[in-house]
Amino acid sequence: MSMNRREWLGMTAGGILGLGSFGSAEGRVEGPKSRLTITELTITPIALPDPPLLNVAGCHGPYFLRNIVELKTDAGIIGLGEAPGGQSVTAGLEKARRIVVGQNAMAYRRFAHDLQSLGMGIYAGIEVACLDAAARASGRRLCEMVGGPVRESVEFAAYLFYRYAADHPVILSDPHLADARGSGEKALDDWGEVRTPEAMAGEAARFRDRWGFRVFKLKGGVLSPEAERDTLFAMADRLGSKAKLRIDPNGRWKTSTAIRIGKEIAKLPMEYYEDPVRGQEAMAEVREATGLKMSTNMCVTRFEHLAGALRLHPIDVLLVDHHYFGGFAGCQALGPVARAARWTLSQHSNNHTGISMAAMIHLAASIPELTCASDTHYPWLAEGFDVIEGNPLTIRDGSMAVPTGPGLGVTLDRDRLARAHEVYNKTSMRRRDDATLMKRLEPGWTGGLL
Ligand code: GKR
Ligand code: MG
Repeated sequence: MSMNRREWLGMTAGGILGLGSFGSAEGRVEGPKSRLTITELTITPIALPDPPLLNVAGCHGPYFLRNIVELKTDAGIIGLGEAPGGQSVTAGLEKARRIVVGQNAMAYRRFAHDLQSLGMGIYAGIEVACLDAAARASGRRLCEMVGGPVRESVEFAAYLFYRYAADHPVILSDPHLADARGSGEKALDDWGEVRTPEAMAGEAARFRDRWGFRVFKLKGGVLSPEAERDTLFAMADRLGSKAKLRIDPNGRWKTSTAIRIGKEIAKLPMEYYEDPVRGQEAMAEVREATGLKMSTNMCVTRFEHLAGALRLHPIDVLLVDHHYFGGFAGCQALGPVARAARWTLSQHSNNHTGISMAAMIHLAASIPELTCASDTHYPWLAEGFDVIEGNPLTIRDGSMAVPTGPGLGVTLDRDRLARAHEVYNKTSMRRRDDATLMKRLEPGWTGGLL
């Protein structure tokens, strides 16, 4: 059943969440009666096709895994959430059932710690489902339940990966493959191989032309540092001086390499330098030596890392991610921290469906300090595979509008969900393992420091 926001508001006004009277005939002030009791938690592990994108850990396998969360309530409202993929997360979500069933979805902070002890990804999937259910019950958009919107449109960056062609013979002979993709017309996509500076400049231009991105993040730590430097110069040439550039070698570079390359790319319109090296001390050293703005989703990923970061000054921009940083509540708490530390915020991304896409938009719409364009893998999601109903969420001029419907503003496409679950059952993939495929593509590859 899909309803627009107006219909929901009509249905819920004084209805599902009708509040108790605050000034009854007897003058007695009653508390709110509303409760949204969780009656069932359904977990659906899924596998969606993933192109052979390269990174420091190797090459993306033929699928990316996610867990789709449906939280049923006594009001008949279902809240949707998305957690990271893999068997261990599925098992954790199954364990979460005994924690959440019978609880009030609106009071999810009461059981937050119990869920977090099972894993942050598990908490995130269920927290979003609770927020979605609560927002749907009140006929409001999710961001409106958590203090937003602070903006109606959220900017994203083009997330550019070196990659192999989708029909590379090694990919097509991957033992995990469980669908009918092939070569030529039957290939998963037509991006081709991108492993040179010129080919990456072409990929960047295609992202700009198709989605209007203004910010471009190069996933580094793949080719030699010099080739990646040349790639940034080729991108700057092709995209013009207004395009903002980022590079993220995921800590694969030695400090000396990061300083040398950093000084060269400082001539380009770099927005920031993301995790060229590992650890807060090394990041601080590179920041000091290059004068570049630095960002991370590696050396500050938990609240425990904040003390060191405030002391050592390794970054200017923190990439938050509700899937691991304590959900919406955790990410929102980082806003004032960022303000005090003079950081700005952006968002980290791993492969995800339209459910997490919508969640990321609502999150950005509820954090004033989240002013840098966010990362998203969404453009890499193969056409026709998203599990949300209708067309994928739209990226226009590099930005995405906050969905207008109640809750997250997206609903499940049951057929596509069933197909993605069937593929999960067919493939033997149960966790992400980029290294194995990479060693088959490039025998001798080790992923060591450069
Ligand atoms: O999806 O290959 C990828 C990315 O490299 C991802 O695994 C990283 O977590 O996006 C990430 C990042 O910014 O480091
Ligand atoms: Mg990163």
